[in-house]
Amino acid sequence: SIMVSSSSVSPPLPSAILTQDELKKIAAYKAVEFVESGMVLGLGTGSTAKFAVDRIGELLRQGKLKNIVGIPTSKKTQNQAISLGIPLSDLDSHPVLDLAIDGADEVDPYLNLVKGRGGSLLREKMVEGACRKFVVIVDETKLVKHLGGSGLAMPVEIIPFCWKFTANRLQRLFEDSGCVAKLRTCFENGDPILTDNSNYVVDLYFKKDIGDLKAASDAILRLAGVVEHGMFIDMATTVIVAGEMGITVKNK
Ligand code: ABF
Repeated sequence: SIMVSSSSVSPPLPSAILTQDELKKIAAYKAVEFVESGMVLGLGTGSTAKFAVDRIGELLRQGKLKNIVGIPTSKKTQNQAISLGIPLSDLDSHPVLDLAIDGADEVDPYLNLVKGRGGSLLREKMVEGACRKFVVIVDETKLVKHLGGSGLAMPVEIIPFCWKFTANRLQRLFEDSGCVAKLRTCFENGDPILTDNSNYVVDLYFKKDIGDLKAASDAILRLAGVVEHGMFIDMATTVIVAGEMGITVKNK
């Protein structure tokens, strides 16, 4: 991947301790400053992106933005956008987008991401892969040295058919990294969680660094039961990080 070329830090945010939600909102509002009237916009999913979508809706209502077309990355965001009156379309009608704004679960120093702990990685990857600019918004807790090294989930969307077979093959693929593959299930009744595309999600947990990300990505995608994974390599063009020390804007 390409090294991050520039990075700017703005002055510290107002001193009172900010909650994680406040930091998410600060990053989201900063990203919406990149939005201009007439843009076709990828609308992200998750608690951080939700602030950005709300803000876009507010600016439209105030007449400060006009002629926005939104392409939602999940059914949830689609419903949010509809409730805000944001005009929507899809990738069939708009195969190239001007800008997408979305959150992430992990961001490495090269601006590679882990996404999908919220479950919508496939549509996100399709929409965000079709954008001229992809702005990622996170609070500082999402910054990591190596993707998948935080002991948290690396999500993989798989087809339901013989999911154990696919989960086992995923686990074996990374056995040198101490991988454990777990089907994502509903907390209340233990049923598999279905994605917007009616697929399952297997979460991969690693004990050791998975090494070359591109090689890991290729190996996962070669398995026939896999639909997509949550590593977003070389896709983000900007990452906005909100932390106690201020907002950092990292550009590719
Ligand atoms: C979605 O939102 C997912 O890809 C990612 O898992 C998640 C981040 O959510 P949050 O902003 O709530 O941490 O984009």
